[in-house]
Amino acid sequence: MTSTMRVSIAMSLLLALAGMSVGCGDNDTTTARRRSSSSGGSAEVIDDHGRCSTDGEGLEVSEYDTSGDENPDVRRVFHRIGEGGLVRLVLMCREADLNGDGVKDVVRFYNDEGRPLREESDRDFDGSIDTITVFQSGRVVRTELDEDSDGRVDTKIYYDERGVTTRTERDVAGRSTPDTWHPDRWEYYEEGRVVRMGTDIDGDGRVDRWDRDSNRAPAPGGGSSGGSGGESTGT
Ligand SMILES: [Ca+2]
Ligand SMILES: [Ca+2]
Ligand SMILES: [Ca+2]
Ligand SMILES: [Ca+2]
Repeated sequence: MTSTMRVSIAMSLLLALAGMSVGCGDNDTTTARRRSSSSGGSAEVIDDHGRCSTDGEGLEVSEYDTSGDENPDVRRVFHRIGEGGLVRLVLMCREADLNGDGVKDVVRFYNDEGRPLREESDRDFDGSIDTITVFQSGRVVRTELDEDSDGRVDTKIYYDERGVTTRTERDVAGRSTPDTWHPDRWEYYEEGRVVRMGTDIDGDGRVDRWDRDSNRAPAPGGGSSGGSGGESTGT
């Protein structure tokens, strides 16, 4: 099922980012903010499409190279909290260039406690965000995808506390705007499989047609109609 692939791709991105932080936590080289060099005059500022906010009171920015090409590919922004000997740094934002082209491809934002809130990534490296991961209490609750690469989210996938897909919402007709999510297809899952699908044909936000997994809920008197779904788990 393609949604499973999408989930695994999203997860591998998460793991890649997590791995980077582990590999480099011991020797961060804190550098001057790149953007601040523009106020100094001659230094050329390279736009790496970074989305971490680096300007602000009490922020510390560290950049480091994890790929060995001596170009920093990971940036972390911390909020300095407290004074004197009680100062601690809380991670607010981390972003990384995964393919070494100098453009940041994934950014993750954290709350005041340093727990992840949201991650945005460009997993096909075309310069446009196509995967957004939303966290609650440290776990992934939703993934939002731009599958047709038009710059707008068209699919949202919801997960339960085990990380298993429970529902997807899709905007097949493209009625959504950047401010308004307007899905027209809802897919409901059980044990990782779609068992029920609702479609809003006329775009009024209400389902006009329901399709059900006939293997899971056979029609009265009807035989197996074959088709979708391979595994049968009995009656
Ligand atoms: Ca990149
Ligand atoms: Ca993209
Ligand atoms: Ca789209
Ligand atoms: Ca409708």
